[in-house]
Amino acid sequence: MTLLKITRRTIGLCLVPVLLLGCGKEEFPAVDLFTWKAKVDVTDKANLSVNVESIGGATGNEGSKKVVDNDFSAASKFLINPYQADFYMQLSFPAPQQVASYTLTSGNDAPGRDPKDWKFSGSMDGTTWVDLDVRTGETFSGRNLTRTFSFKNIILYNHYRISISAVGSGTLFQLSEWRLIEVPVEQQ
Ligand SMILES: [Ca+2]
Repeated sequence: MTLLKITRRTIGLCLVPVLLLGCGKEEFPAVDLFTWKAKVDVTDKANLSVNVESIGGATGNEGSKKVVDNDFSAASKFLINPYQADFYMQLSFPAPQQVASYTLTSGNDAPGRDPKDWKFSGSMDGTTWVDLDVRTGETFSGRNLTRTFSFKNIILYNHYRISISAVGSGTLFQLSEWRLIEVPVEQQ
């Protein structure tokens, strides 16, 4: 009986301010749980192409396939020698994707080989490109370190490209992993 009284009283005390003031201010936009979509790593749906390949070829020990194999370890990196300032990597999808985030994972050694300046672009046809994210003077504070870069993008593109116009120093480029993330509008 005592417990029942306490419960009733507690409920009553809680209801009074709610009835007088409403349910309180809503600090976050309402989320429709039936339409809410999670961020999704879509990299595996795409085909990778690069304009500069590793000396050993795409499937070689340090070939381009290593940059999208979902292996972030020291044993799996893409390396080109020499690096070229017009170097790019491209992921092309069979169906358009709303990418609004990507990750870059540094290689296992030599920070000078890390990407420093780049632009991330989207394209419908692989010919005309729209810059979605431009970075300059970036650094990676550790080896095999994953950094995430996000931006707003409401367009679904068939192709995404990262054009790396400068590395930290020296004449080589390396990267352990590059992943693309589909981000619904309500999460951007
Ligand atoms: Ca890898």
